[in-house]
Amino acid sequence: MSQRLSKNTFKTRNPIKESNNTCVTKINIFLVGSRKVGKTSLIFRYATNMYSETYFPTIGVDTKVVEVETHDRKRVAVTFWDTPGDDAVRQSSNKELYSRASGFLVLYDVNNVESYNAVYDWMRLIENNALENAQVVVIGNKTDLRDPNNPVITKDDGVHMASCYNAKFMETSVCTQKNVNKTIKRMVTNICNEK
Ligand SMILES: Nc1nc2c(ncn2[C@@H]2O[C@H](COP(=O)(O)OP(=O)(O)OP(=O)(O)O)[C@@H](O)[C@H]2O)c(=O)[nH]1
Ligand SMILES: [Mg+2]
Repeated sequence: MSQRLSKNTFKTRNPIKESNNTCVTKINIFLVGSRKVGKTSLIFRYATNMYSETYFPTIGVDTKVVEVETHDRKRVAVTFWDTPGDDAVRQSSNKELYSRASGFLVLYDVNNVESYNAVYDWMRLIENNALENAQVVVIGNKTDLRDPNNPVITKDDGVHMASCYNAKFMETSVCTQKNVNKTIKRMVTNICNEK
């Protein structure tokens, strides 16, 4: 569904209120990756099941709290930390902030080589600043735009990239919703099983 909504002000399908104590577990997941790879859209899609073609660059770190149900039906309050994908953020290291994360979603655009190469920088930042047991999922997004006859970044490229860092890998299309729910549910389930 394509809707013209501001992703920066969206209301979630299942927002968590401060006073809601029904979620036993609370975790933080950071979204990182170059500009325009689809970080904000991914959370918007997951939380509201909607998609907007309009681009609103994220300015500063934006947090959204969303309830996720794990495979074993545990309800988890996940704070998604949606970061801006500019170079200044990539080059800065923030141990205090990164050490709060139970997991990282590292996105690139499968049609954009720069965003794929930038994943190496994000991974270095995570290695240097995050907790050792933080779960990392590398995501190749925008597969709906990939030309099957002349792909810019193939699935194998993504698998290779992720395996270099012992990270998990998924390809998604936020536009068609391919693998969006699956990726988040699986990641949250894995994090909770390790706790
Ligand atoms: N075709 C297609 N477009 C997408 C997809 N995901 C996101 N987009 C579009 O890509 C643009 C950028 O998406 P955002 O979610 O704002 O990207 P971002 O990574 O949050 O960007 P910054 O906040 O600047 O770091 C928007 O116009 C989205 O509609 C996808 O899977 N397919
Ligand atoms: Mg954004």
